[in-house]
Amino acid sequence: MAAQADAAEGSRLVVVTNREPYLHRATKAGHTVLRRTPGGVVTALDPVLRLRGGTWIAWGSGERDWEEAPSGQLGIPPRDPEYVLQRIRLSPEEVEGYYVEYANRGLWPLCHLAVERVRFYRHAWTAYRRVNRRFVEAILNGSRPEDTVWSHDYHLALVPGLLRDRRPTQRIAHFWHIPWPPATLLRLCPNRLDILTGLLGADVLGFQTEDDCRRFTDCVRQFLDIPADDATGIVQYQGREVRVESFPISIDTSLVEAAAEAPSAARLARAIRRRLERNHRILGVAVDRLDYSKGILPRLEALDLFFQRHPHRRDQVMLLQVVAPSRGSVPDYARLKGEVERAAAQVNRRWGVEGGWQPVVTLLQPLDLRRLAALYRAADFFVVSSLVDGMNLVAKEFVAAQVDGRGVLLLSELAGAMAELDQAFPINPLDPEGFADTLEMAIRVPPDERRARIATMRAHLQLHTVQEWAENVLAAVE
Ligand code: GDG
Repeated sequence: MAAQADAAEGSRLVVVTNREPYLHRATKAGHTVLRRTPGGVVTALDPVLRLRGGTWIAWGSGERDWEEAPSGQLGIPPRDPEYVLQRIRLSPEEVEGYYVEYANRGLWPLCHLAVERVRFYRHAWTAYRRVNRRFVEAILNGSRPEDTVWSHDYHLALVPGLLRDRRPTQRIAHFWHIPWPPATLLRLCPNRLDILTGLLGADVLGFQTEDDCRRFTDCVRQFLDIPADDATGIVQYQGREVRVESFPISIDTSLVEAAAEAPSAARLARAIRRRLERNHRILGVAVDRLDYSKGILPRLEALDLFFQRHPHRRDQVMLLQVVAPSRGSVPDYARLKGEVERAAAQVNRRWGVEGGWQPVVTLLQPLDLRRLAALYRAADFFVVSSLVDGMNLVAKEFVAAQVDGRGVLLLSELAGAMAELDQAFPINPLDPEGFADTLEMAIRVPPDERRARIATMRAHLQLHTVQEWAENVLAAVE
């Protein structure tokens, strides 16, 4: 409570996201539990708000949320609250239009260059605008003009502008977690002017990489015809200066290191290694949300080609892929599950032994950090094959968990993390032959070089943590 008491004196922090950090749901036995939600944003911001205190405003999407806290308000953690969670209740129609249709069938595929998946429906835009307005009402009710408001991502692009209209002096930061698209693609969005001006309501507009910043300022010049200076990142808009800047998000490095070093993770990693070493096998690991942007199918295609090109690896290399189900209400995502299962089964039919050795094992379930850390630690190689990715925190977690310095990282050139993890082996997920050959090369890297590469990247992550990321954004806006 100390953080909250301190914060009550001056300016408080108000974090605004679509996904709530904690939801109430029912267990199989029918009990209600409060669960932390997986995903990059929560992993990053929960520790920040716990440290500083304040309020987190988000859509209350848990099946038991409204039974457990009918007012929508909840202390986190409930027994000894460090911050307040203010949930917003959305109707099924609002969820469908704002979340499923506009955010996840419109903006997400647009920003991830998946043009043919993009659809912008008029009714979805109406719902998106209404829900963004409802978030702003919640901010106005739950904060004061002197507080700092930090809104997030593509679900809430209109929040900074709508809030600026009501509170001209409020300090507002907005962070865009996913890639910003090139102007040729943004042109496909019928609401691009509202999206751009909505974001320009912020004082600080953060992106993952310099490239994202430049693509954004380019769109501002092209579509709004207003000055935007690439060298300083300053956009002049309605008599204010908006600062467009890259703040590469990171992880809670010491938390991941501690998880990998914990006795239970060490035991699990050792048990996995013993079984592998007995059979002279090489373990590859991949961890993704079930999302087409993560390149799960292209990865399986590359693995198939790898076995064709390097047949002696047939009984040696296995890939354990953890795929956490996600956005099941969006049709493209619901289909993907079956596609991944079929593609994995095909690789196993071709390169495995019926009833015996299977080169691909797919775990279609989320894993907690303890188990993830054990897998990261046990891996000989780790693959991130995103077609395009804002940052990719999983790649950073893998590196931080390499307490034995054993693993090599194969990282998509199209993931934001590539700008920092320069000792990874770059792959192009759409060049299966190149991908397969890089895998063979990475497997052959001798232990000394593996340790050296990991040490360089771990040192970077020990310096650049999620705490530092949040401090940088807040220092820029406050
Ligand atoms: C978006 C952008 C950007 C926990 N269990 C599982 C699991 N987790 C945690 C991971 C990691 C997080 O979820 C996933 O973060 P990513 O960055 O990899 O991916 P997105 O969810 O797509 O996040 C991304 C991020 O926002 C932050 O700005 O980096 O580019 O797309 O912390 O530990 N993850 C998976 N399976 C689990 O079982 N995949």
